[in-house]
Amino acid sequence: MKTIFKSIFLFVLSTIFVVSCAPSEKKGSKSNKGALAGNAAEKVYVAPGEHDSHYAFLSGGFSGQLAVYGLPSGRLFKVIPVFSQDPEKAYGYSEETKPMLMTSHGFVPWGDSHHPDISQTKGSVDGRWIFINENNTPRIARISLETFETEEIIEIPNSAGNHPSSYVTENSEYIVAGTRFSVPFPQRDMSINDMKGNFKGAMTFIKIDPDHGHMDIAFQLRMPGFSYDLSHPGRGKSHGWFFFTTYNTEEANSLMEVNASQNDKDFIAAINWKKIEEYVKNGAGKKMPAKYAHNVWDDNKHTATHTMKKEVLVIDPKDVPGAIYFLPTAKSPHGCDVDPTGEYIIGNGKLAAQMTIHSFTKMIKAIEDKAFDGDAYGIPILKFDAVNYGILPNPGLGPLHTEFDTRGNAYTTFFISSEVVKWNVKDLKVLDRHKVYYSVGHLMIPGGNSRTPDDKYLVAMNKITKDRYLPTGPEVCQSAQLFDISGEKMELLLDFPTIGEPHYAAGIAAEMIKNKTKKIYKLTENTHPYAVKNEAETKVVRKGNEVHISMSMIRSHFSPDNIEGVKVGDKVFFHVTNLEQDYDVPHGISMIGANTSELLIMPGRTTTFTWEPKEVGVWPFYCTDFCSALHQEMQGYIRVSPKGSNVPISFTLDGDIPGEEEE
Ligand code: K7E
Ligand code: CUA
Repeated sequence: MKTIFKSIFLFVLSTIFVVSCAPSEKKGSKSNKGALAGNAAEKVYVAPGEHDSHYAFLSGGFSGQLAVYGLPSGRLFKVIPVFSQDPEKAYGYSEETKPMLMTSHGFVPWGDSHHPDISQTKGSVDGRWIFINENNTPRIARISLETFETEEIIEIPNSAGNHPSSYVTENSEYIVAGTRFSVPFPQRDMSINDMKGNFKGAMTFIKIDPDHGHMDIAFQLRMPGFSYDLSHPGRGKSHGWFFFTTYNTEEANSLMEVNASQNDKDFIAAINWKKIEEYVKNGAGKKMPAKYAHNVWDDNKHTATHTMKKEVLVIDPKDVPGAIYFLPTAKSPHGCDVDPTGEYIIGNGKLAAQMTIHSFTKMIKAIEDKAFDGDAYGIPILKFDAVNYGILPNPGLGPLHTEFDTRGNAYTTFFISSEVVKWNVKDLKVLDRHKVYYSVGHLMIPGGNSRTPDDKYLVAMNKITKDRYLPTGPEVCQSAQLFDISGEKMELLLDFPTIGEPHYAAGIAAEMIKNKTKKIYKLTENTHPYAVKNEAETKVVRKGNEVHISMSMIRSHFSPDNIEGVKVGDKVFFHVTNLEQDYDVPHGISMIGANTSELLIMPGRTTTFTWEPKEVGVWPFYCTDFCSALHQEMQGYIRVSPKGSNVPISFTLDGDIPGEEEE
């Protein structure tokens, strides 16, 4: 009886839905909000236990991190620490991860991350690695999509404000970095007023090792002292080229909001990196001294190493004739985007309120015809009409970034008019527009920076949130909005909060990643110098005033769990191995008085923290992750005696010394 009633009720409900929805949809009026909201809810609903269809990696911006979400649910799965210390993961706190945050300026505890980009094979995202740039202390990081951990960070010398970064070419040959602030190159003491003509803009091409993903600076172009804002690789027919927007071609050094907006046109710099590669093979460029960090994580040693590199290959544009051109583009463009065919290069003219669309085919012809309009510091400026495919006039206010679908459409964000505009690239016709809440920056279509966008969803990342969520004091979360773009009209499905400020994101189908993610670290492959493979190997060794504890953890105890002989003034190293070999069984460890309050250790991994006891007494440590029914029993004690005491080192588990035969 109950079920019959229920199904009648549902039937009535769905009838109301159809009736109320149909007429208003035709009119496109606002009154159908409730009905549409119901429809949208269905489209983003991922039932308990079900998986999302896509991963989305959203930049953390000023948090220096990278956040992993599911689409279409908008659920947050993980925050991957990259350029910032993260207490949740102990990243930048454990002894093993501290080297990851070393730079030429010393240890930098947090950064400003901007543009994630997934590695590609044959023009499609391949789900091997994701890269992200740091803006403030110029760096690029590579994150493994097996472990979802940062594996490598390379610093970019001679650069300042690493913004047009970290975009990947279509076979992950290179990843680029550019300088947003031109600076003396190399750095030196000089008057700021002498900037013009004397500052330079470093544009850096970093080679990616195809097997391991390791990054190494191949060459650095010493470009004129403009500001380089954003970039994208050519693809398909324009593979081999890279495009960068520039602003401040005025080379102003003060009150930039006025002085860097004088020229009617700035440029897109087109760089033929394949040609430069050839020049380099033939000996072009000159090795210059430089100081930059290269930090690499070793998954078997469970440890990062930090090295300082000492030189970089620098190329002056005059050394590579025919490889670099400037394309005049409407005033102070921000985004620089290339469509999936590689034919259209789009400058998003944030001040001009227009989109400049250049044609790659025309550009090549213009180069052949030498259709130049003078030069800038020796770099030929191509004639605007000779390269321009067209202008999309006044599609909105403040165009910032563009992504693409596979059907010839572009989607551009408009910061000032707070909307996403869909337009056909070939026809230069606006097809649809949708309000966003509010002031959108980047947008992301999974695979949107590739030849093969996966064009069901679009995520708009908004800068201003105001009233969209429950207020949380003066600082509110920033907001992303999910659209369904599979139909003619964009449909807003979902708002979800983000961490930090999501400058750009990268997305990929879940199947590309989910079946190959790592579940555990194999104990047999653990080569950490203080790893223990079983409890019998656990021990405590004194070396002068250093005490090294090789400790193990397994459900539900530490070995050893009673330690004596530690003295005030000692430096105690806890090298802790999680002996578990099951998925999702981490243990944590926390020691009262330690500056590193807590470590979470994955199965098979060894991690280290230090403790300098200041007071005599008997001090407990405990497991911080609720690992079993006896989690609360997972604890131990350390006796701390006064400086100069002669209590010998001893360590036991249930009264026995680990590894010694019981009598
Ligand atoms: Cu437009 Cu850093 Cu890509 Cu932010 S940047 S929006
Ligand atoms: Cu181990 Cu809780």
